Order: sequence, then C-alpha cells, then structure tokens
Amino acid sequence: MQTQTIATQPIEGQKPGTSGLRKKTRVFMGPHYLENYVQAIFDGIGGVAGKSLVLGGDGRYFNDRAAQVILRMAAASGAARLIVGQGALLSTPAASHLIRSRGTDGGLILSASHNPGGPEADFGLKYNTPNGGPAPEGVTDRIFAATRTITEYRILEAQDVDLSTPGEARLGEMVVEVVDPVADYAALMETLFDFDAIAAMFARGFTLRFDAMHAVTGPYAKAILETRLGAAPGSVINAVPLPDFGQGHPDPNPIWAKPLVDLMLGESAPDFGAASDGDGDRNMILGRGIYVTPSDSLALLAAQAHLAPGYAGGLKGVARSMPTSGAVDRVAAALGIDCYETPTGWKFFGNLLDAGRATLCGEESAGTGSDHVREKDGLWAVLLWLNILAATGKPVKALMEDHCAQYGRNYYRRHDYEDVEADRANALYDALRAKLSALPGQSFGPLMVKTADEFSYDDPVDGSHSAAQGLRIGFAGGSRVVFRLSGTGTVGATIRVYLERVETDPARLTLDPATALADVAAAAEAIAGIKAHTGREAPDVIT
Ligand code: G16
Repeated sequence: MQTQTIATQPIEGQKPGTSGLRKKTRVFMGPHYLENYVQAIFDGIGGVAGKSLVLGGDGRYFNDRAAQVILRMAAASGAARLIVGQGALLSTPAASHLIRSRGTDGGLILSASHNPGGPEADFGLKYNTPNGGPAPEGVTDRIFAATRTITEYRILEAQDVDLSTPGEARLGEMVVEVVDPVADYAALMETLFDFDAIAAMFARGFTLRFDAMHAVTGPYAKAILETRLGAAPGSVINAVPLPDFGQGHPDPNPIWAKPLVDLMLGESAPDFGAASDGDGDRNMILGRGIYVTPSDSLALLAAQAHLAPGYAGGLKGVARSMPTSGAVDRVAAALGIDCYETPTGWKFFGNLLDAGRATLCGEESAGTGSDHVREKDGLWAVLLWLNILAATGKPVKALMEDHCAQYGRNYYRRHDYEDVEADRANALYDALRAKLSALPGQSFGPLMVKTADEFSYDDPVDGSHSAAQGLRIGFAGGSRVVFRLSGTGTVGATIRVYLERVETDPARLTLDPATALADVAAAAEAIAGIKAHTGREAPDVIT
C-alpha cells in the first residue's frame, strides 16, 4: 500500500461554526473538500502520528464514504489506531464516551446533527478533543488557519476497510478496531440510573413513545429502552437509521416532530414521549398533555437529579447557554450551587465539566447533559426523566406543575427566521447592536428596557475570552429578548429571537406561552424591525 501525497490549494469557507464544519453534502463531496479539511484537522492538532482516534457518524448520506477516506488519511499520516463504530455509526455522546473511556487523542464525528441529510441536504465533520468534548475555539482557530495554508494532503492507496462486523483489521501500519456502537454506551447508562426501578415501572404498564426520527439513536433506544428496560415492543418508532432520515428533518422540536407532539397532546397519549436528533445529542421531552421546553427540562432535571444513583451525591454546579431561560438559575440558587452562563455551543461547557464546577449543563436548543461525557446526550436525558418518574411515581405534568409552583415559571419561545439573505440578517444585527446603548430607559408597550448589551464570555477556568455572542435586552421585571445569528446553518442566515418572561404569581402559571409572551414579542419587533429587515411577516419555526 502506497501513501500518496496530493497537491491541493486552500478552499474558501472551511471555518468551523457552532459545532464543526457544516456544508451542503455536495460541497463536502467536491474535489479535495473533505480531504483538505481532514488534513487541516490533523495539522491543526499537531499531527496524528502514533495517535489513536475514535471515528463514527450519524449515518447520513456520505457518512460511509467519508469514513473510508478519513481512515486512509489517518493511516497515511501515521495514526496508530482508529476505533470505529460498526458501519461507521456512532452517536455523538457515544463517541464522546469512547474517546474518554479508551483514552484516545480525540475523535472525528461525521454529522450535521439536526440538519437534514441526503445528497441535496447537509453534511458535517467535527473534531473532539481528548476530553471527549467539541474542540474549543483555540483549537478550531488552528484548524481554520491550517485550511488557509494547506498545500498538500496524504492518503493511503487502499481498498475499503470492512466496517460491517466488530473486530480488528490493519490498514497499512494502522489498526482499525471496529466496535459495537451501543454496548459501551449502554453500560455507562446503567451505572448512572436505577434500571431496576425503571424496568419495574414499565412492568407495571407505564407507556412510552420514543421517536428516533430515522436517525442514529434508533439502535441505542431499541437496545436500552425496549430490550433492557422492557418498554413494550414498538415503543421506539422510526428506529432504523436512514441516509436521508426518511426524508425527514431530524430535529426534535414541536415543528419537526409534530406527529409525536400531536400524539402526546391527544386522547390516546402514552405516559411519556421523547425524540432525539440526527446524531443523538438532542432531546425533546413530553408527558401526557404537556410539552416540556428544553429550558424547563434542564431546570427540572437539576432539581430532581439526586433521585438517580449517578447524581445521588448532589450537583457541583449547573451551566446553561446565555439564550437558555433562567429557570435553572432559581433551582441552583435554592440548592446553593453555582450557575454559569456560557455562549451557545456545547464546547463552552467543557472546561466547567473538566474542572468539576458543573455537573449538569443545558441549552434551549434541546441539549442537556452531564459530566458523564462531554457532549449533550439525548438518551441520557430521557433516562434521567424516566428515573425521576419511577422514583416519584408522578406523571410529567404533575411534576412540572409542582416545579413551577415552587420556583415560578419562565415562559419561553424561540422564533427562527431561516434562510434569510446574509446581508439582510447582518443589517438587522448591526443596526440593533448600534442602538443597544440607547435602549435602557425606553419603553415598548408595557415593557421598560433595563439592560442591553452584547454578550461576551470570559472562561473562568482558562481565562479565554469569547466576544460577540449575542445581543440581549433585559426588561424591568425579568422579561428579556435575545438576538443571535445561528452558527449551524448551511444556507443564508438564520436569525434566532429568544423570548422569555418570568412569572411567579400562582394565578398566572398556566397561561398559553404565545399569549404570555405577546408583549415581549411585540417589543422585539419594535426594537429590531424584524419584518422590515427580513421581509417576513412571521417566523419560519417557533420552538
Ligand atoms: C449545536 C451545538 C449546540 C448549540 C446548537 C445551536 O447543536 O452543539 O451547543 O446550542 O448547535 O446552534 P446555533 O443556534 O448556532 O444554530 P447541534 O445539535 O447542531 O450539534
């Protein structure tokens, strides 16, 4: 087998976003595109000679081909061992766990997460560091710098490696170890949760619907929820991963997982409903007659996590991304633990988790996780909920009502304006940024602006500074609106508008969220002129 050195040139736009590089699949399949980026990752992390890496992805179109290219490039660059999920599949949290448990030098994850898959849809690749977490900005900056100076890449001339069965093979000097993608992850879950209590709950007739959305969590959910815990066969639906996710949009929210929401809010709802996304790190939680927002789910899990064996000793602290609602903050205050506010992106939680400052983290974008791995983890969130339901014997709705009665309620909604022309989105954002300092003291309807700033973050562990992380406007009384431009899209720009209102009056805890947030939404429009800038009358997606 011969190593080929291929001359290449920098390709524009290979800048990692919120979570790795995400582009149209056809862009990734273009000449040298994937190879350039993989070589830049290798160069950006100081080479891979003698190193071991984990490799896997969410099974989307081009996953299998990209995995073979990465294997040949790793072999050509002298990597010692690649640990690959069978069929090149690994959920993102399972990959994070393997990186940590096997002590590798990091891993490469093939995924565009919740973005659709297929030749005309999206593909992505990200590097996770040896702690199992997404590369922090310092590392992604070096990778991006390498994409701009690249002149050649190395690749082994070889046949495809058979990834269809667990075992070891060689590619040149490199060992390729194919592993069952589910086994280690399932074993980890069993150390954290009271599987016996959850199984007993199912044995008593507790009913569940888990929508795997034809994405990577299907095999994990089948093995853990049905086979191990005894949920009725068929409780996990859309369980077979497909390259185009069955033409669906594997984003677990009320828009893209509408059939599940309709079921849970309808007459014949099971006790518990959940869904996960393309690569298995996001989650959506529902009970009979109730949708739980990701921010509320984080708050409830923080308040009740001690009921699960893995968290019985209490939480060291919690962390949430800035646009996530402050519901968890009040739980942290009651528990007497620290609560950190970070920029959007799971990578910002890594240092807090590594330093033992936070045990639980969460984001409004349907991500929740803990220090068991360094990624958010959809199935973990489902299992923690099931453990809490088994321990309390209460339905989801009653648990949330009790929670709000104790802590108050943060009404919360996110309005997304998708595929907006980049110039228009930037114009809105720049105009808003320019007027921030003049906003305090101004009133919009019944809301008076108290604070307005652009969020920046100083990491308390390594001191790194991250600027320009979203525009936030706080109103007297605790309501607020946040504006951000998404960092995970592949076409145009997505403007995210996050609306929040804090309510502690017991008489106003059960309002319809749209009604409760009407004043905040009107203030957002009045302040930013969204309609005029975008030409849109309404958001494309509301979560
Ligand atoms: C990624 C990150 C998350 C982040 C989300 C939203 O999620 O891992 O930490 O909250 O993007 O990003 P944005 O608002 O910039 O689109 P995922 O599930 O896509 O990997």
